[in-house]
Amino acid sequence: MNAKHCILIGAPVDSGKRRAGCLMGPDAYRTAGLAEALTDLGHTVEDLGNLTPASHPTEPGDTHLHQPSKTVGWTHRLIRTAEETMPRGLPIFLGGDHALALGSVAGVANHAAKEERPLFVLWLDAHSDFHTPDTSGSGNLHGTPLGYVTGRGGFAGFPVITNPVPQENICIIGLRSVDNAEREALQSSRIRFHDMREIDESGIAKPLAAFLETVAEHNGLLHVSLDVDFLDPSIAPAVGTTVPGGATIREGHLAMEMICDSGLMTSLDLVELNPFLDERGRTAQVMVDLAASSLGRRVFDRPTRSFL
Ligand code: 5AB
Ligand code: MN
Ligand code: MN
Ligand code: MN
Repeated sequence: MNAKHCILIGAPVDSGKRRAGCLMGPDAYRTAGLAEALTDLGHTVEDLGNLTPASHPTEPGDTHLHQPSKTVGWTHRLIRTAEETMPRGLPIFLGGDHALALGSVAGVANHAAKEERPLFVLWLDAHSDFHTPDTSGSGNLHGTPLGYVTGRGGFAGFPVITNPVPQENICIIGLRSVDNAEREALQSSRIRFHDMREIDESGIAKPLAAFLETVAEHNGLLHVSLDVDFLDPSIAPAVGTTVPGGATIREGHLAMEMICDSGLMTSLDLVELNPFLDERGRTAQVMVDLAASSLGRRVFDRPTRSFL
């Protein structure tokens, strides 16, 4: 594939849910050798280090939401960072929990609008993350990014969405835990979604190929948001929201290899890694390997590096 300029953006967002630990994600990806893996594939890599949220008021006491103010601060910071990095490379947002995608996707959407190209979003996740603050039972904002970027209401205090992502430009793959309110909203939306039963029955290649074809037909930009819990917890245990029955290692790599072959990906989130829950770094390593697959690594040319 063509060499890219990969811009690593540490986004240690930990405000999107109650269980702490995702703040260690960016450094776990660095420790697992993300930059080296991308450099070995011929890409150039720039690491912006770890961001901090924009200044924000103290948390309100009168809401069911967990840390909405801090999440607003992160959203401002990440929108700005996405807008700044998109014109000069391929931003890779190193989470951090999935609340980071409120900002990464909204910022990428602003860039796409500027370029007058449509934005498409591939959401690899056990969950649909289509809540609004009003429908969220948990009050955890990592369950709301697709609601936010499609322009659903109820996000008081958050930056106004100027370029909503059209529902028909979104494809979710991996679903196996969807709340009732989300299910109803999803089923009456134009979002494409494929649950694990469908993947079991017909494989992951078919729906993904169809989506990538649509992106290509429309000369779209493609943002990929990879939630650790897309994968089965037996291969990716370091996540707070484990749901059995997820994608296998091969399904994950096949998806990433197809994304690579399409040449369409213009930005990437790696989210929800909680290194506090990992086993000897293996989930961080799986995520780094998947990112490398999306950017050109193949089994037959996997670098045989020695750390001895
Ligand atoms: B993740 C749940 N739907 O709203 C909620 O990990 C889980 O970013 C959300 O996909 C999971 O709290 C958010 C029950
Ligand atoms: Mn998610
Ligand atoms: Mn999830
Ligand atoms: Mn999660």
